[in-house]
Amino acid sequence: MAVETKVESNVEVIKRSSNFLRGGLAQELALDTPDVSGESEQLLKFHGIYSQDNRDVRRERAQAGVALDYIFMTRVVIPGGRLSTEQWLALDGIATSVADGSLRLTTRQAVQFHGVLKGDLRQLAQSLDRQFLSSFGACGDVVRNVVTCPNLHLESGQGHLEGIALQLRESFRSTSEAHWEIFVNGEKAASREEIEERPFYGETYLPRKFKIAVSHPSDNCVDVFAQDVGLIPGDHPEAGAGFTLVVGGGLGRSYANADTFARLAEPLTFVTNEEVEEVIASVITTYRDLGDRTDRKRARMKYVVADLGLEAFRSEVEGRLGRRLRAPIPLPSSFDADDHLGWRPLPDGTWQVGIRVGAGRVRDDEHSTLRSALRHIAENFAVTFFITPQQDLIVSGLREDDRNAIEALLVQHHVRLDGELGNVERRALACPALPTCSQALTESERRLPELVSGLEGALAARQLGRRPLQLRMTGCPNGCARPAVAEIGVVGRTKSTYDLYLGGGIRGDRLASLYREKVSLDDIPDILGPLFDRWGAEGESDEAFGDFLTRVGVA
Ligand code: SRM
Ligand code: SF4
Repeated sequence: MAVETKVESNVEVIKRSSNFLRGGLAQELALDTPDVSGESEQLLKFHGIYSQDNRDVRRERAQAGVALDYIFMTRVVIPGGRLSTEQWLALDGIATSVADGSLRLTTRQAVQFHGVLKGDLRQLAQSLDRQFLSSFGACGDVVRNVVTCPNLHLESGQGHLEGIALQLRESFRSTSEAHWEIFVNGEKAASREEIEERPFYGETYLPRKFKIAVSHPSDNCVDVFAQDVGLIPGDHPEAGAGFTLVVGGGLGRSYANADTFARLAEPLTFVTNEEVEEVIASVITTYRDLGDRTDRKRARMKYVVADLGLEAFRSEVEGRLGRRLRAPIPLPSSFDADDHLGWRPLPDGTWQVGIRVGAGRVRDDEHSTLRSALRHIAENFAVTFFITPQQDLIVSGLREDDRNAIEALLVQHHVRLDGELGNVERRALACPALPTCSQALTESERRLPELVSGLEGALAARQLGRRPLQLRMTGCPNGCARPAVAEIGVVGRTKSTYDLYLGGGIRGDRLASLYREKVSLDDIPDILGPLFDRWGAEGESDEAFGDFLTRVGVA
């Protein structure tokens, strides 16, 4: 019988021959062309940059025989989503100077700039560098932006957790000088001492992206079970304060590969604060060595955990660590997910206000001048901004005396306050999809408002308008807005249809299941109508939709 030999993927070859992520990037950026080669496209991802084209004009340009409208997306790493007002103002400036006039807050607390021209990529990187920000490592086969619940700094006795995202980002970032040389300041780099790349990356880095999130002890707004590694703060009866470490989550799937699936992370161990970095490093090297480098669709760590089984995976990690892992403690029973919206008092006597940002898009348009309002706040108040994993924004550190002024400012800019939001709208997420995402099969962000109002209308017609409902929508099954764990997940299937998933929940600890395939967006409120009727008639008064559907066996 012939033995199948697996060949490493092309991206592995590109990484290995790139001299630690340099390749021909510097030379190609200097060329007066609007796009880059396929090889540079792969390397650019490690620098936080995606080569895209404006898909709204793709067809007409092809028909006219002209080149695609090449644009780039730059994603900025923002550990824990925390930004100073100076940083916010710099990002706001970039949106005007080299991007499409918007800042796009992501589901991992980062900021994306869309519509950047190749010739402006360096200027953008330099503007970030001046604010101690960077896009390096926001994408690519490395540890990505570390996500934390923006509530962590509120927890008394857990104050040190606020820095965890920064600490992990620092420990697991690539130390290649490539980004600095190519995008920020080549001359200075030439005179700097060459720093060696991290041994756990080596010259081929990880098989694929690697995601870490830190939840609040009782708030899973980060979707900790959707991560390669999730940390849930807790107290071990003997070891003391630390984290339950969960491994092997991930939500992306591919229609073309039946062997791909969404998976929730499972508890592996309990680590103390002192052990957390060392254990994650062993998980990362396990993944580095055992992850699939032949098929990028199956290269995520969740497949290593699923294929080996948790116990064998644990043994692999222990082998690298040189000691046994402690057993995990039970997960918190009160796990919920805060939307972080509205006014909240802080322990130091100041206030924070969480502002809803529809699909994370901060801009000025006919509905509101949100971007101007935030610029005004950053210019005039001594505050800190936190991007939430729900694509929203918290303005934190406001004095009691400032509250009226802030409210008036938001009203003046037509930014709707917490109490004015619809109950579907306030938790709804959507990925960017068209026109920028190369993987999009359908619209998402641009059609979210109509789906939200359709669902809110269907609920209101049944006197269920006050019941919260969690909707998440994506333009393809990669699952960037995490629909696989939502109460209602709407996932692009063909050019004009979506698959409908039901039964996830606010706690993020349950996968939704497929309810209907290939439905049109317009039909979704009617398809869900009978289920809303049952929820109203048979559900407990405080029973969430996803919990109800699971209890009665619909999902
Ligand atoms: Fe994502 C690829 C946008 C969070 C799973 N994601 C993409 C790309 C870069 C498309 C591409 O490869 O060409 C999208 C950019 C489109 C654009 O025009 O902006 C994109 N992903 C996003 C963001 C901006 C969605 C959002 O609405 O905020 C999020 C950016 C996060 C960040 O700041 O780092 C984003 N992506 C996620 C999440 C959610 C999360 O991490 O909590 C997931 C599911 C969790 C997971 O990783 O399993 C996710 N994105 C993917 C995948 C599927 C990976 C897989 O395992 O197969 C892809 C495709 C890929 O990597 O090839 C992808
Ligand atoms: Fe693009 Fe798909 Fe992610 Fe949406 S879910 S941003 S369509 S890759």
